[in-house]
Formats: sequence, C-alpha cells, structure tokens
Amino acid sequence: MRKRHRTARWILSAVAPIAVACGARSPLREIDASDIDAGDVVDVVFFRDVPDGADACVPVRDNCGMAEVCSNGLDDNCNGSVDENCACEAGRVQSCFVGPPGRRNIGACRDGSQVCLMRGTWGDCVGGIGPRPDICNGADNVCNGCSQQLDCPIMCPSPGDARVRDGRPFADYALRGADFYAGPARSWNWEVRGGPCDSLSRLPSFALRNPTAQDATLHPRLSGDYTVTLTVTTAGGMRLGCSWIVHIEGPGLRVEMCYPENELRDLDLYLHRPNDRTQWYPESSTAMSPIPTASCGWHNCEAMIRGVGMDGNPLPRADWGYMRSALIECDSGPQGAQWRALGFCGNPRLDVDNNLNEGTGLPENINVDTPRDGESFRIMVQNFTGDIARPMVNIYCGGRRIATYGAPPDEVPRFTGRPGQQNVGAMWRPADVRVHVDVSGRTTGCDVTQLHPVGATTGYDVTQGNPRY
Ligand SMILES: [Ca+2]
Ligand SMILES: [Ca+2]
Ligand SMILES: [Ca+2]
Ligand SMILES: [Ca+2]
Repeated sequence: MRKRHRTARWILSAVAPIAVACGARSPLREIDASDIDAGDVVDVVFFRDVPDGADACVPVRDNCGMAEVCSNGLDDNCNGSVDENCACEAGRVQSCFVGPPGRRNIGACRDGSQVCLMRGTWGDCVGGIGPRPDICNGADNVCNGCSQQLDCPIMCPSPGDARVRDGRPFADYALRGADFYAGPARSWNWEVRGGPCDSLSRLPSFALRNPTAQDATLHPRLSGDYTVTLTVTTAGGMRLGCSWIVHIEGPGLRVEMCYPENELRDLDLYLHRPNDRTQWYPESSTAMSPIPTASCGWHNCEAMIRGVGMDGNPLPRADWGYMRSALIECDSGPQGAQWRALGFCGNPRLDVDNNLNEGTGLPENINVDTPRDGESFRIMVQNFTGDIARPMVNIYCGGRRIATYGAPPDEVPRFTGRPGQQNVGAMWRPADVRVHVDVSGRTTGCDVTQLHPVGATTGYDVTQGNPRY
C-alpha cells in the first residue's frame, strides 16, 4: 500500500498560440474563354468575384454594448472580462466566451469556462478559443464568418469538424497528423493541456503517447475539455500549427478529486448512497474499521473489493439498484484488466484509489453511469494520511463540468486530522448534487448545493473526528 515515488517530472507548459506565416489570400484564377458566357456579361462579372470571396461575405456584427449583462457568459461590453462584477454562487462553473458577443461559436471560436469564486464573483474565463489574427490555416481564426481560407498549407479544424470528434474517458483518442497536414514534414510535435486537475497536480491526469510522431495517441482519464496543439515543421523548414479543443464526455454523474500533494498523501473520495442520510461512518469508527456501508469508495467500489467487514469477509460491492455498466465504460481504465475479468463495469464505481500503484498521481473519480431522475448524492473527501492537503473537487453532469470546489485561490483551509487508522480524521463535504435524467435515461443536468459548516452560509464543511452525514 505504500506509495511508489516516481521521478519523472512532467510539467505542463501553457500552450502558446502559434503564429504561422502564410501566403496571401488565394489568387484570382485566370479566366479563359471557356469560363466566359459570352451572352451574359453579368455572369462574367459575378464569376470574377467568386474565388476571392472577401467582398461577397458579410462579417458578423460584434454586438459590443455599453453595459455588461450578467449570467450570459458573454463579454457584453467588450472589455476583455466576462460577467465581471456579476454575483454568482460560489463553486458554480459556467461556459464563457472571451471575444465580441457576436463572434461566439463562429469559425474557430469556442467557449471556455469560469468558476465562481468564494467571494461570489466570476473568476477568469479559461480554456476556450477566442478571435485571433487571421493566418492561412483553413480555419476562420478571426471568427467573423469570413476569414476562412481553404488553400492553405495546413488545414486546421473548427468546432464540429469530423476530424475533432468528441471522446470518452479512458478510451484512446487518435491524433493523426495527416488529417491536418498532407505534405512531407521534417518534424511533428503534439501538446495537450487538460482540465483543472492538470493545473493542480505535478503529474498530468492524461497520457500522451508518441508526442513527436506524425500520429500520437491521447489517453484522457477525466471528462472535460482538452486543448490539443499540433506543430509541424515542413520539409522546407516552415513551422505550421493548429490548436483545437477535444471534448471528452462520460455519461451520468462523475465526481473527481485531486490535490497537489497527490503523490505523498492519501485522500479518499466517497459518494453517499442517494436519498439516504445515514452517517458516513459508524460511531467510534476509524477510516479503516468498521467500514462505511452507506457510500461508494475505495472499500467497495473498485474492481477488487478491498474493504473487510466485521466478520472478516470482503464487503459486498456497492449496489444502489442500477444495472451494471458495459465493459466499454471502464475496460481501458487503471483497473481495466480486473474489470474485464469480472465481465462488467461497476455502477457506481471508483476508477482507482490513488494509494495503489496504478493510481499514483491520478485523481480519484467516482462514476454513476445511470443515475435516476431526482436522486440526490452527497460528496465527501476523507484525509486518510491526516497531513495537511488541499483537495479540489470537480463535478461533471452529462459530460459537462458544472461545479468546482477548492480550486486556488479558494483552497480548503486546515484540512488535516488524525490518521485514518486511528480515527475518521478530517472530512470535507463539498456539496449535494441532484440529477435530472430524461425518459431515455440521459443525464441532462444537475442542481448543486454547496455545503457549509453547520449554521453558516459560507465556508467549507470540514470536520475532525465527526462521522456525521
Ligand atoms: Ca465585460
Ligand atoms: Ca455578460
Ligand atoms: Ca485562418
Ligand atoms: Ca486515495
């Protein structure tokens, strides 16, 4: 159970926008006699205009206004900040766009996300793609509807492009250089920037294989948006590049927990059985024994059941009345081989306890693939090691991040207590999540309620040695 210390040091660097020189706009095609409809002069004039296209296209309106409008994820007054000075509920996450409102979702532009800070106003909008100076790369970088050019040396994708389909957690995602650049190349380089846990942890949550080959493979472990940057040096020495966002989406409710001390401390994530307020641990319990039964966690929710009951037998697997999930939901995860041996994926399940070898440095992640409409789940983080740590919890609902708690600058304070062998120690209850599920079984949204200390309306609900719900 002791941690293996890894020496590899991967530090994620911010992805710098790549400026790429390129040729001028496509030249007007030579007109030969066969193009000219001699009987119709208007036709000829029209034809001459088509290859250029610039003056045939009407750019979208920016729609910049005088005042910021709240709660729309837009920079209405075009001052570079989204929903600034607007009140919000701490921890909530919203989609946001840094650019003129009229250019949202036009061309290469795509939303990022912003978290509501504990002080009750929105943090920076990060992770999206805003308008940039135009370069010849097959994409409308200006996001005005008119700057796309199609005869460029590299053909970058825009949102919705079939070359940048959505992916699933743990499923290998192929990055194929030839999809974007067809000519001979001197070198290839792929970079990926992940979600909030990757900003916090020293080790990335995802794996990127063959990052300097024409074809690389992304192995995402979490839901969310991954920014992929391809840089190719052509045979002639020209540097070309593209950046785009790959959306990774798992079904149902997903809760992930990570912390910067991930390789040195053991924190454990729990999800409480829905619609049930049994306390997390029996009275006079430690975090080891008697084992909690009202929750999904390391003890009863992984492929291998490690929790042992008072009678010395392994605990039953967490069973909340859902169908087991198909193997595709977990078979390329950290415990894929063990799930394959079982022939199913647990539902609910914990992908891996980061205290195990296959989990060192990874976030912990509890998945409920098929919750029922109206069910309410409480989340809890227990500090098993007891030494101070700064956990962050992200909540994904139907593949979209809807809440984040504990992110800098709003770290959970004083999250320290007695070790788990002695006591239930430090426990943090971030939030309750109520899910909305449609008739087809798809999770369409969630209501999140942050939990505060008893009697308080702000702050984190952290206790020491108190097993209460
Ligand atoms: Ca603004
Ligand atoms: Ca706004
Ligand atoms: Ca362009
Ligand atoms: Ca753990």
